[in-house]
Amino acid sequence: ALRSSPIFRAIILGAPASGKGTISSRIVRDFKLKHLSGGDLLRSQIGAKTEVGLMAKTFMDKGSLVPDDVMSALIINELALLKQHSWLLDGFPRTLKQAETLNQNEHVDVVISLDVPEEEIVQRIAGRWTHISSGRVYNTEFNPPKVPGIDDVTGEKLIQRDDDKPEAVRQRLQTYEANIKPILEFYDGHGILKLFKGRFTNEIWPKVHGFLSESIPKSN
Ligand code: G5P
Ligand code: MG
Repeated sequence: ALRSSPIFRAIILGAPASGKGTISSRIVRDFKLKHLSGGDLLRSQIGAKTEVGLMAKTFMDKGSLVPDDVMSALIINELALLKQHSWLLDGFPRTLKQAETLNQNEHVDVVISLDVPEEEIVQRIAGRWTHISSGRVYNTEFNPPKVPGIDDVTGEKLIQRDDDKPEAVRQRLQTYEANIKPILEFYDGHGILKLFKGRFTNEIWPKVHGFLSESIPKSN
C-alpha cells in the first residue's frame, strides 16, 4: 500500500560562510527536504520592506544577531506551515534561547555542524555573490555564475551582501564564537549532534551525504 514518506527534520549550523547555504542546496537536491534559512527569510523581509525587515537590517548590517523574540517568532511561524513536510533549518538556532524555543515547538532529528577554518572563511566571503530572492550563492573562484554578476537560473542581477563588508564579517565571526558552544552542548546532550570538519565543501559534502543517506528513513 502507498504510504507517505516519514517526516525528517534537520538543522545545519556553522560559522558565516562555512557553506551552510551551499551544502543545503545539495541536500535539498538529493533528499526531499524543504530548506528554510533564517538569513534568507530576513533578506526577503528586507526586500519587501516590512517592519520586521527594516528593524532586522539595523542588526544584520552590523553583524549582530536579530533579537531572539523576533527571530524565533518568524521561524516558528514558518515551520508551522511545514507540519506535513520534512525540513532543513539553516542558521537557526543561533542562541541557546532560540534552541530552547525551537525545542518547545518542534521535534528535531539531527543537527549538522560545519567546522571550517577561519582563514578559509574570510577569503570566501570576499568572492561571494548572492541572488537575493532565491538565496542562491556563487563565488568568483569556487562556483562562478555562467555570466559574471548574473544569476544562472533567472538572469537577474547578483549583489554583494551589505553584511559581507570586512567590519561586519569580523563581528559576525565573533558573534558566532560567542554563542555556538552552549548550542552544540544542548544538542550533544540530546544525542543528535553530528560534526563535520574540513576546509572545503567538496570534502565535507560526501560525508554529509553519507550521513543523511543512513539517517533519513526510507519511504515505502
Ligand atoms: P545568514 O544569512 O545565516 P551567515 O553569516 O550565518 O549568514 P552565510 O554568510 O550565509 O552565513 P553560509 O550559508 O554558511 O554563509 O555559506 P555559503 O553562502 O554557502 O558559502 C559562502 C561562500 O563561500 C559562497 O560564496 C560559496 O559559493 C563559497 N564556498 C562554499 N564552499 C566553498 C569552498 O569549498 N571553497 C571556496 N573557495 N568557496 C566556497 O545570517 C545573516 C545575518 O542574519 C541575521 C544575523 O544578523 C546574521 O548575521 N540572522 C539571525 N539573527 C538572529 N538569529 C538567527 N537565527 C539569525 N539568522 C540570521
Ligand atoms: Mg547562508
